[in-house]
Amino acid sequence: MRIDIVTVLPELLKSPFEASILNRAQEKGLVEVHLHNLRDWTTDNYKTVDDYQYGGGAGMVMTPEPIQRCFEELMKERNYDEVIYMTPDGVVFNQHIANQLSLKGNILMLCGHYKGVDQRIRDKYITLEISIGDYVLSGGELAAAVVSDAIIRLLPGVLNNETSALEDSFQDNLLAPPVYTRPAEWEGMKVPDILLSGNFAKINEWREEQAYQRTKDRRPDLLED
Ligand code: 6GU
Repeated sequence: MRIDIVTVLPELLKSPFEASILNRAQEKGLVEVHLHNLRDWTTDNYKTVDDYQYGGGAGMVMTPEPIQRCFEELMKERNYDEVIYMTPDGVVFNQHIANQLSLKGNILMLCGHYKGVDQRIRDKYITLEISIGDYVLSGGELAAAVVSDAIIRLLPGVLNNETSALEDSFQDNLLAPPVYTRPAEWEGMKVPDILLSGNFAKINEWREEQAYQRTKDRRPDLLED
């Protein structure tokens, strides 16, 4: 898989991809992540990427030409399976979308800034618009890092068996059950006996029950469909 991210703040996105699992996935050759500074495709001395909005109103709009030049250059090199615009008015990201995207070959992401991008860029190039939740970030970069992380950890070979993605919260629309490690008693609190029993059928049953109970208490909306 290859992910290209177009941004006015590449430095904000660098470190998430240079640490831990995301770095290891790249070193193993399982994914390539390329950051592109939108200002590299400007033509004026001020490297302008935004302009006032037609019709008036506060806030600047990302101007189409630098994005077009950047996109066209990238698209000359390869076909993109999805061109994603990161924006608070996109569809709300979830595990299902992460699963779908993890099956793609080449993904191009555009990080929104200011009041967002000129609508015509969305009309011409964008195939998917994603938000990571109902709150506003100062730009799409952190959201792009979140979405990339959720996708990359699903790629075959990125996680080892101990951290298998199949047992994640949400993978079956349930929250994960509680987990314990040594010591068996801590601060007067004991690990549930069942987990020490060695009866794996019973342990699995207990975990499923706990996952269901937790979901019912905390996220009943997940049980609705
Ligand atoms: Cl993708 N961008 C911004 N700026 N804010 C957000 C978001 C994205 N998702 C949730 N809030």
